[in-house]
Amino acid sequence: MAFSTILFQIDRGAARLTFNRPEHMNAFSRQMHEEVLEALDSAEGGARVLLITGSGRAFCAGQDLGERDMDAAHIDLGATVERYYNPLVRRITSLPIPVVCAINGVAAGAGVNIAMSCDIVIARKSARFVQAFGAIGLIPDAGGTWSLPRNIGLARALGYAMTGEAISAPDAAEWGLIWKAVDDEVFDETVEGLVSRLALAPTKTLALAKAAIRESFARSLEQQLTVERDAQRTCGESADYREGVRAFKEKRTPRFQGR
Ligand code: LHQ
Repeated sequence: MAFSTILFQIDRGAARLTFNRPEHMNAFSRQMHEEVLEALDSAEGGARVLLITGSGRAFCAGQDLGERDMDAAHIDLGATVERYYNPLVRRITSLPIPVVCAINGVAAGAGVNIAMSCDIVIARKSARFVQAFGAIGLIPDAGGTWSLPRNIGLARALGYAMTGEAISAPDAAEWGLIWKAVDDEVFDETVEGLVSRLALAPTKTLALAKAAIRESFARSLEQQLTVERDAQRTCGESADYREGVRAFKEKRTPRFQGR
């Protein structure tokens, strides 16, 4: 498919997906949903890291509010959530490669919560995050009611979701909503450095770590220790483990193959 709402390319192991509807603050239209899901399929097959970012002054303003007919006799938002947002969140959180989210500008509504479904979220210090749902009579979706209390705690999750107050990127980092906020001037190079590093990382190991950490919420410590044992056994059988230890002993940079 030729994409019209996103930019997508894979280069040297790194897939880069850019929401590209800047005149609509990169809000999700149906077309953009379809294109993003297709790009994620390509990334899984052909890349060792995925970067998601936005073009222009927004990262993503959530659902495109211009697309829906407010005079329609029946509006089924559950169908939209089921058809698009839920599969997107499931897909990102289960992708067996690291997903880096670079927040280049304002994120609102599902834009915030989709970012939270990514593995490493890094933002320009000038960016801001808005749980815009309440202002239009909705609840946080795209996994927000699940990830918010886990990332920032109950008190902040409730206050943030119910007031709809914007939070700055530095506050988002301090709260644990995102991993890091960096100065605008070094944002692009910081993101590029991170993505390039991850494209050369032991990918299979990162996928096991991602799954183990993400799925830990549903397990007891005892169950999790068993998961770690089994995953570590798999790591120990990998080519990258041998390469990592050999490189350490030989005092050189490892050349990981991602397997
Ligand atoms: C937009 C949007 C937008 C279209 C700005 N759509 N054009 C899931 C399931 C099913 C259905 C419902 O939703 C969901 C999930 C959701 O995401 S619901 C939440 C939807 N998102 C919002 O409510 C956010 C609405 N936008 C805003 O609050 C502000 O625009 C933000 C905070 C993003 C940016 O504020 P400003 O920097 O002051 O920019 P602005 O408001 O002037 O917007 C710039 C333009 O972008 C403007 O168009 P215009 O032609 O006047 O320049 C906006 O209309 C357009 N835009 N968000 N979601």
